[in-house]
Amino acid sequence: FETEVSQLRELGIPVLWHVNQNGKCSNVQIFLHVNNIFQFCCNIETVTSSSFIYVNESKTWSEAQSYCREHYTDLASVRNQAENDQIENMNQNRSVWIGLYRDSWKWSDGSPTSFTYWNNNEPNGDYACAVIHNGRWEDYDCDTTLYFVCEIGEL
Ligand SMILES: [Ca+2]
Repeated sequence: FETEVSQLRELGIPVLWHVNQNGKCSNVQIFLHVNNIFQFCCNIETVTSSSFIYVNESKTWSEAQSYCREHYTDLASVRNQAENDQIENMNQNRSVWIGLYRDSWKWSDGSPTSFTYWNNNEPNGDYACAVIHNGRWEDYDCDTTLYFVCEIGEL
């Protein structure tokens, strides 16, 4: 499998490597070809079993991070399309904070950033925090108060 990935990369084909919550990819279970990007998922049960909680209280990104760390695990990390869809289905077309911040862009809980889902022309500001809006990511002023999504359970 690693050979296939390196062959694709040598051909200049972008490859997203979805890893499980431990940052390890042991057995490949799904192969997708979406938007001309080859996407590999592994340990899919682990990936999709991570759960999120939607918090409908307006807070700045830092306040939201503190809240999530105090009550749950951390602000949400989005590791793959399934998790992105899960959050999008919760947030009713609002912009909501996720755990992504820079510099450079990284997850609040230290997860790898192999999966990204920026909206067209984003990130486009000097902003250091990220929201999900209509299923896509956008950079956003960290001091804005927004609803947010926390991650539940172990990292
Ligand atoms: Ca932006």
